Amino acid sequence: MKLKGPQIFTKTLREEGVEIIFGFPGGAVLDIYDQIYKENFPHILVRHEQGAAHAADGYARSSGKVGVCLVTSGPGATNTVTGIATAYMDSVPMVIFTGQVTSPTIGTDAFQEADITGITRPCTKHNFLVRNIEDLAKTIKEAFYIARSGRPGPVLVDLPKDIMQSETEYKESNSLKLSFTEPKYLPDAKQLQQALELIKKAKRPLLLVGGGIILGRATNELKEFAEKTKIPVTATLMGLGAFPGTHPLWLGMPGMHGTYYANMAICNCDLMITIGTRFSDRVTGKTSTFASNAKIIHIDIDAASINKNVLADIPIISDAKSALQEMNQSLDQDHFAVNEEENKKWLDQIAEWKAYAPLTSYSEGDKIKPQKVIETLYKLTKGEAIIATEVGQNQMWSALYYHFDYPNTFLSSGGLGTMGYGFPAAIGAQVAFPDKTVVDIAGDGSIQMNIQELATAVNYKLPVKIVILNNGYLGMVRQWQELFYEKRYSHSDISQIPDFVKLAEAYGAVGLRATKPEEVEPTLKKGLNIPNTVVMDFHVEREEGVFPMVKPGTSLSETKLKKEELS
Ligand SMILES: Cc1ncc(C[n+]2csc(CCOP(=O)(O)OP(=O)(O)O)c2C)c(N)n1
Repeated sequence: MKLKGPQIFTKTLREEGVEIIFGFPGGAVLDIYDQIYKENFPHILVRHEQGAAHAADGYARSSGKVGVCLVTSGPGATNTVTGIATAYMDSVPMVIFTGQVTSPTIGTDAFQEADITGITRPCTKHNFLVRNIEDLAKTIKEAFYIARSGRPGPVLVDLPKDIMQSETEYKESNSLKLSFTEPKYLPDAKQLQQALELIKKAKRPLLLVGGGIILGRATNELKEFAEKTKIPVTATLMGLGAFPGTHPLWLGMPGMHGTYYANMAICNCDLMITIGTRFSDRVTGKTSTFASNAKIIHIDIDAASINKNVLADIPIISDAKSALQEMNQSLDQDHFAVNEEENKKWLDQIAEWKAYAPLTSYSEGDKIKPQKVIETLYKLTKGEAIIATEVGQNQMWSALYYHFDYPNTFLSSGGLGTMGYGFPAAIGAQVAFPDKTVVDIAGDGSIQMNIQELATAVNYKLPVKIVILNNGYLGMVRQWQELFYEKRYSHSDISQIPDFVKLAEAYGAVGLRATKPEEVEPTLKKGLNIPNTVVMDFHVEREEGVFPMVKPGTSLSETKLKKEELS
C-alpha cells in the first residue's frame, strides 16, 4: 500500500502508542496538520512553541511516556530550543518534529529556514534530517527508541516539506529492523559484591539518589533497600518523590538550598551510596570538600556521569532498578543486618541535626509567608497533587515545603533552570492526568514568560491551578543581590506587574487574590475547588529569603540558616 508522508507519520505515531501531540502549525507542516485534521488525531494547540516543548516535557515527566511535539520550520523550530535543552539537561524522553523547507532549498536562506539539526545538536540525545520518504517510518521509530532507552532524552526529527509530500510503499513498522539493539544495563557482579561489603562495614552510611530512580521506575526497590538496611535517604531536586517525603529515614534535599541535616549527613557520612544522580554543582557545593569523609559507591546508567564531577570508589554502570533488585536479593540471602549499635548512633545524630534546624523555623508576621502558602497547599491536597514549578525562590520553597511522597509528581527544570517551564509543563501533566490536581507554583517573574498558555488551558478546559508567590521582585536574583552585592537591586524590581486577577479573567480563567495571612487557606481552598483554570495571586513578604543556603563556591559544611550569617 502506497502512503504519503503525513499518513506514514500518523500511522507510525499510533504504532508507537502516541496519545497526544502538543504543537503549533505553519507552512512547512501544513500537510501534516491536514492529516491530523482528517484523522482527528489528538492534538493540543499551544500559543507559543516553547509552550509545546515544555508541555510535552510535563506530559513525559508525569506519565513516564514519551512526550511529542510538532512545530513548523524556522522560528517555530527555534522557539522549541529552550524546551529541548530543558528536557536534555533533565533526561526527559521526548520526540520533537520540526517542519523544514523543501530539500532543494535547504541551505539557500529560504523563507523560514533554520538549521535546526545544527542548532540542536548539543542539546538533543540525537537528531535526524529525513532525506528520503523511504526512511520516514524507520527514522520515527528510531527516534522513539532512542528517546526512551538508556538515559532518556529528547530526539528531534526534521521533516522537509517535499519529502513529506512524496509517497512510498508502507510496511507495518513491526517489520522494520532498527539499526540498534537493546543494550543491557546490568551491574557487574564483582563490583556489586564489593559495594555490599562496604555497606556491611559502614558506620554512617547515606543514600543520595537522583532522578535516575524515577526515570528507572525503581522507587519501590529503593524503599525496600533503605528499610532493610535502615540507611537514611537524601534526594536531589530531580529525585524528589523517589523516596517518600514523610518517611522517618527521609532527610530532604541536599545542596545549595538543601536542608541543614541532609548537608550535615553528607559531610559526616563514612559511606555514600549514590544512585541515578550526576553530582550537580548545586548539590555538591565545593567538590573538593564534598563527602570528604566517605567512600563513594556511584551507580548510574550513564557511564559518562561516573567520575565526571566526583570520583567514585566503586563505580557501577547499571540502571537503578536492576542494581537495587540485585542488592535487595543479596541482602536477603546474606541475612544482612547493619551494625545496629553504630547505625542507631548515626540516626540519633541525624535526629539531633533535625531538631537543631527544622524547616519550620521560618518566622511568621503580618505579611503572607511564601513557605506558609506551600505548606497549606500540601495540607489541603494531602500531598497528592502534581506540582510543577517555575525557577527561583518559588522552586526552592516548593522543593523544601511540599513533601513529595510519590514519584512523577514534581516537575521542575533542575538542570537548565528555565523560567517559564512550570505552567506549560503543568498543562502537559493535566492532559496526561485529567482527574488529578495539577498546580504550577510560580514567581511573578517566571509566570510572565509563558503566560499566554492561559489561553491553551482555558481552551481545552484544563483545570490547572497557578499559585503565584508575588513578591514584586525577580526574587532569587534579589536575594543574591542582597547577600552578595550589598543590596544593589539592579533590575530585579518588577513591581510594575499586571493585575493577575484581571489577566486571568481576560483569558477566561478564574482569578483570586490573597494579601493577608488569614486569607491564604480560604483562597487556596476556594481555588482548588473550582473546576476551571485558576490563577491565585498571593502577595507575599517582598524580601523573604530561601534558607538554608550554602554560599556558591563554599562547602556544604558552611550551610547558613539565616541571612545574617551570610553577609
Ligand atoms: C529564562 C530565564 N531567564 C533568567 C533566569 C535567571 N533567574 C533565575 S531565578 C530568577 C528570578 C525569578 O523570579 P520570579 O519568577 O519572580 O521568582 P521568585 O524567585 O521571586 O520566586 C531569574 C531571573 C532563568 N532562570 N531563566
